[in-house]
Amino acid sequence: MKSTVILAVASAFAPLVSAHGYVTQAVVNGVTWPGWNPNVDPYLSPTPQRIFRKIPGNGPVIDLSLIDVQCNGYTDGGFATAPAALSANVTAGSTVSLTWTQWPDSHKGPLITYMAKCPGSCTNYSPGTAKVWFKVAQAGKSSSGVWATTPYETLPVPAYTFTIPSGLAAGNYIVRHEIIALHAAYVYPGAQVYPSCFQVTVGGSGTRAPASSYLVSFPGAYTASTPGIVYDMYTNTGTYPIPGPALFT
Ligand SMILES: *[C@@H]1O[C@H](CO)[C@@H](O)[C@H](O)[C@H]1NC(C)=O
Ligand SMILES: [Cu+2]
Repeated sequence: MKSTVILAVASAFAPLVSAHGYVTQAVVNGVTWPGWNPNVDPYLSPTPQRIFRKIPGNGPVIDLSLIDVQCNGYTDGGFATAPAALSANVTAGSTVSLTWTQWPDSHKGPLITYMAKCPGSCTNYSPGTAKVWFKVAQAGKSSSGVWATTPYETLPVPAYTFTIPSGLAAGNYIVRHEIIALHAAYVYPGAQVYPSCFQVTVGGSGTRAPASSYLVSFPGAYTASTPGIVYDMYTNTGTYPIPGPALFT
């Protein structure tokens, strides 16, 4: 009874904060996995088992020195980057689809995807500030000035897709996907990071692993002096330097 009331109140408030967004699902090897729904899942008992790590809501992380920038989460709520219960099987070289809530047209910016290998299972691993993240996909601004977020502003929202690097070493990985919204990024703090993490198990006999020069930490990878973190999208008509390390493909 009590949880029903809380759920109704949370749902009633949801439209007021709908000007941000989050990932609602992943399709991995043909299996659809729901995201962590911050308006519903915290109020369910038992807690739903997801491949996605929990997020506190649809809002951004702006202080990029916080652990929140890793996988979203409350710094003071005790579950920042806490592992999820499940992991999706995936084949190296295959395409993964992610669905965002309809993206606000004011929030232009890049979409970037990282992976990190878990030493064993990802269901009991959080990287903390270790340099374990490598970039597997990125999209910023096209030569004609179209931002990577633009397709996701219109209903029905198309799927974002990226490819698990072919030949990637078998094992368990956390995928960290994000949009960085630049509408206030002309100063630091200002850029809004919307991270989302989920767990996959890469099968097969691949052995490829990124060299250490490809690896970064979250927090750590993005600071006030990182190209693309401070960027005036209103006056800068040139190329956009996508933040983070070189792409591992
Ligand atoms: C993943 O694959 C393993 C090995 O085939 C299987 O035992 C397991 O049930 C699969 N997990 C999921 C979530 O499909
Ligand atoms: Cu917003």
